[in-house]
Amino acid sequence: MTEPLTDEDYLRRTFELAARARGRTSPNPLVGAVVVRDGQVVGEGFHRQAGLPHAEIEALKAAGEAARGATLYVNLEPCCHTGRTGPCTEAIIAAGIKRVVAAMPDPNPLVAGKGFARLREAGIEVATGLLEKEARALNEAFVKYITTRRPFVILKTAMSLDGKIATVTGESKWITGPEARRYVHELRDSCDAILVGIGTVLKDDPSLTTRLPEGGRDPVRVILDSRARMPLTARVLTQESTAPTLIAVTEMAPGERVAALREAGAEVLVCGPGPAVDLGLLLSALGEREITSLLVEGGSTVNASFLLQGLVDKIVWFIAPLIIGGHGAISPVGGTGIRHLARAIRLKEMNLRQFGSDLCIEAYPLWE
Ligand code: AOF
Ligand code: ZN
Repeated sequence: MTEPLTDEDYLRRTFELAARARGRTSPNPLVGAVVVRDGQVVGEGFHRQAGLPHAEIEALKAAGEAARGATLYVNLEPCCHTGRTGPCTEAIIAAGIKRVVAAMPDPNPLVAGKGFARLREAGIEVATGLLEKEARALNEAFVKYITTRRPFVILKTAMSLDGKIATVTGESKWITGPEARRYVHELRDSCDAILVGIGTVLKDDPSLTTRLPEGGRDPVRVILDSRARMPLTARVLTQESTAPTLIAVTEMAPGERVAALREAGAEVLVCGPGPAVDLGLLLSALGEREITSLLVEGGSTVNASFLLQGLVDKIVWFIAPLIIGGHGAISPVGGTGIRHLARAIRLKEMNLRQFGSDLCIEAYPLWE
């Protein structure tokens, strides 16, 4: 006899379902739902795209009449507001669901506990908090965005074992192997925007599109270019993409350069007086465009700016099995550096993975 499945098992299933739409639901969360009656799954669903039905609605539809008296599992508190679609709470009540198990409350201020309250008021038993940590991790970008209106910032870098991102002559292709590079394209596919500095554009002329065997979604390309030095022949301007290119400049950028970039099809955002782009202003402007996640593929100076200003939510740090050496070979974080160890940026929840022969550390900076 196999053991009956537990609440935890069904919640894990909602995470799996939710993750099927990774990178496709922005600015909305990843949500999966399962309807279980007498130990049998009678309906499943997930949210496919903003504007399409919520996961709960999909699962209830799949369950039909079997939802009466059943338990609904979902990774996020059901909504009780009318946005692009109607309130899930009312559909759950109407379907005759007896019990709701939700891993975490909805951080969206429009919901934030009110969904649970509505269900309880209708006599439905509500359980929450089980696997909450995992549920929050699944929707880490949504949680940051919906509570701050700024994107979740992921800083990605790749270095040799001795901490270099290029040789003394500036060669950097390729530090990591194909498996690691594939994962980076998966990250691009799941993030709403990608950012590099003008230095990277001038040196490497990247296209910053997503290239996966199965295609993938292109992120909005954001270039930090305080003085509008971008050549009009740069691939980020000329290479076809389904996503726009945003160039962040300052008031110090010459007017005719800005006009030429706009003429070339880019959107130019003026972020502060200069000399450097005001990153806080830029993140707020991206948030206003419903960009919920930003992948910083920086280069040493850009990485230092984001880190030293405390603007990074997560790091993805590849370590490749090679040694480069050289005092003049640059490392992932340049800038002026931090003078005292006591003030160093500390990380929590370090997680080690492997892609081919490269190691990858994912972690979260601790900002006090
Ligand atoms: C989703 N999918 O499965 C659930 C969501 O604009 P709307 O009507 O699509 O509502 C979006 C909000 O609904 C979202 O911010 C979140 O608070 C709540 N729940 N959203 O996109 C879902 N369950
Ligand atoms: Zn809903």
